[in-house]
Amino acid sequence: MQIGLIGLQNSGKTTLYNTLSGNDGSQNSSQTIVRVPDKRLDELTKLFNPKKQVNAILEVIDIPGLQVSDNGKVKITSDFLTKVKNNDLLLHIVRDFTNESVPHPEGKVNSINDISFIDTEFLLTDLGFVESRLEKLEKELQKNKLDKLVREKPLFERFKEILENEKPLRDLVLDEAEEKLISGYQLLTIKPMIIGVNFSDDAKDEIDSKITKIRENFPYHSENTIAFMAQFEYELSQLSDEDSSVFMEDMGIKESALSRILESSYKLLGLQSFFTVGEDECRAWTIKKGYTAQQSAGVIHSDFFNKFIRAEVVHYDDYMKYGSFAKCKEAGVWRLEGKEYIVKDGDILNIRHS
Ligand SMILES: Nc1nc2c(ncn2[C@@H]2O[C@H](COP(=O)(O)OP(=O)(O)O)[C@@H](O)[C@H]2O)c(=O)[nH]1
Ligand SMILES: [Mg+2]
Repeated sequence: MQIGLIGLQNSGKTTLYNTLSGNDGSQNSSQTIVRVPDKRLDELTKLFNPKKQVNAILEVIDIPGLQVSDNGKVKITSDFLTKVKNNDLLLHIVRDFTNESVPHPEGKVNSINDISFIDTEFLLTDLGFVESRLEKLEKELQKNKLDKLVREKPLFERFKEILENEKPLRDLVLDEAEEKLISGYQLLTIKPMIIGVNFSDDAKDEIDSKITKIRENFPYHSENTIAFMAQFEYELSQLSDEDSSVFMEDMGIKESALSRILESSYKLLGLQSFFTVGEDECRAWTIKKGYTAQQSAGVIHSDFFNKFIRAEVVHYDDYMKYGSFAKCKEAGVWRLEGKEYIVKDGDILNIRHS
């Protein structure tokens, strides 16, 4: 999974990026791989004592370049569009911290304004693109009724209607063929988005009420709005794990920004984990909810998909309860499942293949 950090200048993108990447700010990187922390995987590793533990990974990209120009609009460059395109999800970092020495591109800190500002600019950019695409399509279709173009037209007409009603495209449910049809286009509002509000540590007591207010203002972001304190967490990331947990407890922070981001990303994208275990490695895999045993096997290796016979399945909770595969068999919680079995979050799988 790849997440792109976007937002106005000085909202805290690079601060969060450095926190997630463990960068102390001295390196000028903008793309990093983060191990997804996983308590269940840690427990499995303790039991199986494998040569290595392989966590799921998250790629994070710091995408700069949403600059407000003199006319009060955001300049959306083609470089920005290209960088956005490859992400599964955008995390819009919105500033809510006050810091006299850090200027705000719009003059004052107002997270609600900033969210609607970026939403509007994205919407207008998409609308402009969709309108010009429709014009081109009409011209092309007069010359040549290519199947691809014939199918594109009603889709873009639907896009236009949604955008004209000031709604983002991301809530539209597309089938696989439609997804494919538009996969080459750089549409902004079609990307799943999380709003990450960046607070000062001295504003801790206001977080809940402010987040509630933001959710009320933006019902369509409501479930996907999270809060964190980028600067504070950045400082923690420079400390030892022990010291950092002491400070987190003092501040009453139960979850790190990373785990909040992961939790809401998995939920938003409908993702879940399964595990494989053994002497060589214990590993977490990320799949879509609803994946069958065969599809999940394909995530491990395409051969496992093609030559799938059966999956041996025990749920993590059962394994923890009984302590071994033999005991799980005795208890009847170890099963052989066919290719249509729908994998559950926390299943431990062993794929039998030819
Ligand atoms: N007080 C405070 N300052 C912050 C916070 N997050 C970022 N900053 C500061 O704001 C400035 C801009 O942050 P940066 O992460 O570079 O913003 P970017 O332009 O979105 O990448 C830096 O000087 C940060 O130290 C925060 O949560 N609280
Ligand atoms: Mg930056």
